[in-house]
Amino acid sequence: MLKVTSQQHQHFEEKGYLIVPGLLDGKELPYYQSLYEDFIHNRVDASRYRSDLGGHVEEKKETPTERITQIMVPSRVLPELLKLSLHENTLSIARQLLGDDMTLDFDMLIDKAPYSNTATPWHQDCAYWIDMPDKRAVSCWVSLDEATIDNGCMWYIPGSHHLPMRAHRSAGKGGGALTCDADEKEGVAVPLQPGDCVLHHGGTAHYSRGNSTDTRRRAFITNFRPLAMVEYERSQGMDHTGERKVRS
Ligand SMILES: O=C(O)CCC(=O)C(=O)O
Repeated sequence: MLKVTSQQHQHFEEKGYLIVPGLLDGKELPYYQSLYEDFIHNRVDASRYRSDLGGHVEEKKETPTERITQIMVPSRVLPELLKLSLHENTLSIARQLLGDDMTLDFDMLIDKAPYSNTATPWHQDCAYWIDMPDKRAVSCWVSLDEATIDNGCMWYIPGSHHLPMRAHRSAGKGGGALTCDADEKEGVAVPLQPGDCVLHHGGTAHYSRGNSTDTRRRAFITNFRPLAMVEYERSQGMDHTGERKVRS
């Protein structure tokens, strides 16, 4: 299992993000790429958890139906994923960075198809969540392709997780995407090789450009937070499936 060094720990704590190269090895990567295609092409049925994260953009006839394909909670559809390397390795890193009580809150797939040209707007993940007394949270973004600036690698604003949360508003037309004021000049781009991972804190502002290339940009993402906070969320009807079920 990957050992987090004290320098990596310090980088995550100070900057709010951390690159972990080679999270998936040469044998594991093709397994996840192939599984991803099963989800995207509905050979694994996750239709109830599927939506267009790019729904905030004005409809244009010539654009594909989904601009940014988002499939929530793939491990709920295929629970065996929980025992495989991507989930096990990212859980181990999350625990080393933020404590042994970290547990999986949710996972998701975010796919930017070639020429889909749709940015993920600047946001902080915590803007999507209910307010929680314990704000420890980490998202692990595992790249299944080479992620470049032009196909939509992640950008982060270093240290933004230490500041008060920025004001968020709806990102635009339809869809549930939120955004905040931020600019690439404040941020750093994080290009990755296939199988690399970048982690970010729940308060770190981030964004990605649209995919303007002929290459795929597939990300498999796991999110972890303290078990007590996951239980708190569930008691409030929040399960990250895309539905909000408030208890009566
Ligand atoms: O993949 C993307 O473009 C956005 C991912 C994201 O916002 C996240 O993992 O929190």
